[in-house]
Amino acid sequence: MIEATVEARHGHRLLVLPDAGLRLAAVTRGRRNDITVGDRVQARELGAGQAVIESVLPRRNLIQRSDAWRAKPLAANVDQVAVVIAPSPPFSDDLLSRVLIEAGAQDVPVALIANKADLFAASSEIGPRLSLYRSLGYPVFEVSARTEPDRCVASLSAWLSGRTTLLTGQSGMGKSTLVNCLVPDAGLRTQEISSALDAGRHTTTFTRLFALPAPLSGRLIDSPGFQNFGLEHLSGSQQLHAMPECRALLGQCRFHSCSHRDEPGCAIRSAVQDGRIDARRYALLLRLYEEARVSAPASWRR
Ligand SMILES: Nc1nc2c(ncn2[C@@H]2O[C@H](COP(=O)(O)OP(=O)(O)OP(=O)(O)O)[C@@H](O)[C@H]2O)c(=O)[nH]1
Ligand SMILES: [Mg+2]
Repeated sequence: MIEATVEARHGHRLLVLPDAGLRLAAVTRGRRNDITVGDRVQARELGAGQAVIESVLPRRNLIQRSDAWRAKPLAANVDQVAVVIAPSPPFSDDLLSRVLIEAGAQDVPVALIANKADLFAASSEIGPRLSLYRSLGYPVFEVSARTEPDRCVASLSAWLSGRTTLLTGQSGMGKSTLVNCLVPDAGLRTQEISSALDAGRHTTTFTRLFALPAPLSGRLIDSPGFQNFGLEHLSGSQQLHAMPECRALLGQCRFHSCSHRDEPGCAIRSAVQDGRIDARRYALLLRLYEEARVSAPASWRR
């Protein structure tokens, strides 16, 4: 039996990197859906570069999104998450905040990589949008992975080195372009969003872990863009805890069971009224409550 790290997963086929030895193609024993990139596994070598995964070692953390029916693991055992956003195609504050909440709920540090800075001048509203997240305490790196790759590497190196970082975000933000400039031999095909009729798009279809090359150390995980990011696997109080501007107000509402909607003496709503909580974040909080109320079976709640 060997121990290995899951490098990639595509359906039921996985790539694992043994602690000693060469990469192996692996399958799971039984059709396990929960094994994800970054997982540490015990596997049995079958010869000819093949292995079967027998068990998953305990995880430090698991970043996932969910819907009413199931959780979708994004990566396990990460040190930090980078949400990649860009002015074009436009990023969604709703989706960005959902990733920030998931990372916060799992106690994983998270930063924003605002890519395509070469396009910021054409987008007057990106500055104020980034300010909101800076004011909440999230580091924001402004980079141009395609047009200024050397400066991009220079500004991200110290933050990335020595750590395992999950790159996540909507499609077309430039995650794979970032990996290509940080890991020159990654050779990832990036999507050509300008091409007519979307022909020849190279949107990423599976998650993959790369070692950062010397003099850096650490690892970078490229992942497919998402269009929705449910948080049904988190309870309402886990979600509030993971919102920095709400955390300090927990327990300050007049009613213990306050839904922060229309009860008198709600500390969250009074913070919205006097501007301590941004109206967009409050609207998201209400949406999350509604999603949990409508769809989440009780078994989701931890
Ligand atoms: N102007 C500009 N375009 C960029 C920059 N970085 C990436 N792009 C372009 O943005 C498009 C999408 O890049 P990808 O790296 O494929 O985006 P992705 O986030 O990996 O997308 P998915 O794999 O679908 O999730 C490509 O056409 C890139 O060339 C940048 O710094 N400036
Ligand atoms: Mg990609």
